[in-house]
Amino acid sequence: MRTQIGIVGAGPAGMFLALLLRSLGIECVVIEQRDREYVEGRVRAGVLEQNTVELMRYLGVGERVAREGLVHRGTNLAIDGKLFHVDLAALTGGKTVTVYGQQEVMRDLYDDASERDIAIVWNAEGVSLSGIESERPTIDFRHHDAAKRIDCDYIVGCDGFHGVCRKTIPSALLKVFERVYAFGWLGILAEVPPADPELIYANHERGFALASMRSTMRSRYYIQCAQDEDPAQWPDERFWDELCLRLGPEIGAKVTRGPSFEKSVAPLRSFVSEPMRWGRLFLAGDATHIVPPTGAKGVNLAVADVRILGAAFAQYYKQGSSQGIDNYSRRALERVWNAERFSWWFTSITHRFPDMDAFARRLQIAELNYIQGSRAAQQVLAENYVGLPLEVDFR
Ligand code: RFL
Ligand code: PHB
Repeated sequence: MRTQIGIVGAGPAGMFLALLLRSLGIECVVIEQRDREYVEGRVRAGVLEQNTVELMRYLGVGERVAREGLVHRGTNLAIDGKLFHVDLAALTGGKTVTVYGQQEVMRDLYDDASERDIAIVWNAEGVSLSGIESERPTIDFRHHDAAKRIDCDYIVGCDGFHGVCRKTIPSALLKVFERVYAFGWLGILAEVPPADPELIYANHERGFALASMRSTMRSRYYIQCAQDEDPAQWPDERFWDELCLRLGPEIGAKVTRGPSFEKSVAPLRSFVSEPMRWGRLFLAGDATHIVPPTGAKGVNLAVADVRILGAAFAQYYKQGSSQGIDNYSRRALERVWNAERFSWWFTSITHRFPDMDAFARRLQIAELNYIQGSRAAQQVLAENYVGLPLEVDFR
């Protein structure tokens, strides 16, 4: 089999890219190791930048997010139970974020892909890449016990942090930057109305807590926990008690308790591998960078990579210029490092660190108080949170 772009991984990066290439008239095939139910079932991101929602609209998959997504014009920070509001829209010339679960995004992308006959190979086993430095790179895998090969012009590794594509690049050619945090997030989903119409990022002596949601009837809450925390040690009542303590009495009183139907621990990590290209292999999304979830940047960053890469392929196939392709890694990495910095900073001012002494805690409180009192500081937070502008040209 032969195609122009072979995409490994049918997560957000792979599927946004597949739909974008299709809209640009460029052929592609997506190779995924799991099945659709599994990928769609993973509870992950909840907050989309306007950039991401606009791409969904551009691709013709923006109808449900426009109807069901919750547009948030602001967000909240809390220090030891005292809440303050950050008016994102007023601080950024009207920009907003949209609460719409990654599971819903994936459903929209898969439905559209199947309507448009975009080829997705599910349950592909033993994916491997070869010929990356040649003119004809190939993807090999097993499907229903038969060996398959796809010849491509280019391959894009959208296979997440644990995928094979990044590992194909000789380690001597990669620079890796990493910070693993000594804690994780224990998250639950419950069919209860959210405590507040907007999100609350809470710094508390006992650790970070986040009040988020999926809809006006479904809440998503997180508490900072040990990296190896066992969710089984957290029966619902224990979780709700700890959450309410960290949100403080005023907000805690607005929390509606109910049975959780999802409970899991996510580790926190900052990670970048450079460059994002080797020969005819490009990397996008979590395959090449991870941010801690505090800034809600993961999916949005994957989508930004895809926009830059999609425009580069359009330039290559429509105008015969490889300039965009050659600039992809440099251009994408600029944005990646901005998001890394923001996500690291937001994590550092909201979480309890194991080695934190009284001085470090006072500095955190001083920084949060400063943000509360300074429009300039709020503006810095807001413009990063809603997503920095990214101009790309798909012609
Ligand atoms: P994914 O989603 O990991 O998809 C990779 C796909 O590749 C497949 N794959 C392979 N396929 C073939 N062969 C192989 N050898 C393969 N190896 C892997 C996998 O099965 C999978 O289908 O990466 P992608 O597409 O780059 O997307 C990244 C995002 O999923 C991730 O950044 C976000 O979920 C991060 N994130 C958040 N991002 C936001 O923008 N806003 C948020 O509010 C937000 N909250 C979160 C988050 C991530 C979380 N967790 C659980 C890590 C909250 C949490 C708790
Ligand atoms: C979520 O709702 O899952 C969520 C929201 C905001 C974040 C991270 C995760 O910063």
